[in-house]
Amino acid sequence: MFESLSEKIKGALNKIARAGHIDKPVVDQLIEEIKRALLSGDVNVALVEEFGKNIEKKAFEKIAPGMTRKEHILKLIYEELTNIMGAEKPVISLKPKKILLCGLFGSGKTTTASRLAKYYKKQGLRCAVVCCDTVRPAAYEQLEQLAKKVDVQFYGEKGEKDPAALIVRALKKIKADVIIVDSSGRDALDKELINEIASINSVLKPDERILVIPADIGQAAKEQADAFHKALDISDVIVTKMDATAKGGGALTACYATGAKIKFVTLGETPDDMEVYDPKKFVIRLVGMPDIETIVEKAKAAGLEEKAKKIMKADFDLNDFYEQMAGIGQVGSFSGIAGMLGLGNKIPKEMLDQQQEKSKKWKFMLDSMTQEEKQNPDVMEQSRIKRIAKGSGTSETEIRELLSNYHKTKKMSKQLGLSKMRQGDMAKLLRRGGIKF
Ligand SMILES: Nc1nc2c(ncn2[C@@H]2O[C@H](COP(=O)(O)OP(=O)(O)OP(=O)(O)O)[C@@H](O)[C@H]2O)c(=O)[nH]1
Ligand SMILES: [Mg+2]
Repeated sequence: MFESLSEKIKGALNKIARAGHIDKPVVDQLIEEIKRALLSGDVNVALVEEFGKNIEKKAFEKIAPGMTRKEHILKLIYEELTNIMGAEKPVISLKPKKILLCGLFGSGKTTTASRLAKYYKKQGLRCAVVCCDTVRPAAYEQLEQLAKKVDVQFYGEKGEKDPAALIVRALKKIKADVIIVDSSGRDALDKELINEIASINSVLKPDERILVIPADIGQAAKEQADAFHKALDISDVIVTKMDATAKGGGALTACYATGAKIKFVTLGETPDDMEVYDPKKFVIRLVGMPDIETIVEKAKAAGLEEKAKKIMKADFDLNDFYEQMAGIGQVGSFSGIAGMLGLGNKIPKEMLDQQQEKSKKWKFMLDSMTQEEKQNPDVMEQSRIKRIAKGSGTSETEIRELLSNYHKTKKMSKQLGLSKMRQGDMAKLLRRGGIKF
């Protein structure tokens, strides 16, 4: 699968893995090599430049304890690549639906119709494919055979020239959860194609209008996606032939840059060669490092440890305090820190629930404070408290309560930092300290 791009990126990363000392020239060279690899994969120049700049900016920033510089840089590359490749995995709805496939000649619509049918069938849904390609003579047989192969219903009318009339009859006849309609292709998105799809659209009323784009057109996918979107209000994109080109990265980044949601990619000619497009998994394959996620997890954990240390040293301002308290109960925040201290599940659930409510109000209060007040809450006196209460729509008592909690937590944190905590001590301390949650 677009091996040449992957090989080049892996080559660059191997060099850094072998390097004894990571300094600016080493990183600059790495960035250059990856940029070159992306450009050869037909990724847009502006995107590639931005990718390079982001890595350059962050490569020598302070790293979390426990991380090495190499790991930090690998993590950056993984994150930045994921950002340009689509960031999030799409959600595939399993509700009954009607799908219309469209695209230019030979993009892979008909084969993809059978792949989608197979995919949804595997999820337990009854599927049917409809041949609405009334232009190409062999289209009927092609889809009929594919439907047989994946064992789903097929509907078509040989000789019918009006796709809209065909759809009306098809909808009456077919009993299925998912109806997938294959349409005819054209050389270009011309008036004829737009009119035809618009007429199918008006009778079918599809839930999804999917554009099928072949990866081998590289970043030209952007123009195609834009044009189809303008004319036909495309809901999703499927990028086909990822196996057959070095330009796959270019096509994916280009589609994503238009705001199109890439749902699936196809990687071969059989009905099985399709998968949900998962940018993270894709980048892992690209960089050839299955353990990259472990590094990212490690970085997250190191970030938490840093926060925990800050708390133990009682070195935090109102911003940090709010961040911790607002996050109570959420993974990766206060409970995560408590977990690292071995106190994770010792904070009572009611306490957590109440805290979530309270922190909403605290957010308003903090928004009404000046930077100085947040960084140095000791400056807070009567007139400031009054102003903040007014600005945030809360009462002076509530603001005093926030300040009191902050000071108590700070005091408690000092104790925490000084003594070796045993499991359960945290909850006891919270209660003993009179912290109202
Ligand atoms: N290597 C590779 N070939 C593919 C892939 N998807 C489709 N093809 C091939 O591309 C060719 C065109 O596929 P079709 O599904 O017929 O494309 P279409 O969009 O229906 O074409 P028209 O109906 O003529 O517009 C066929 O030979 C497919 O086998 C893929 O993911 N990888
Ligand atoms: Mg076709």
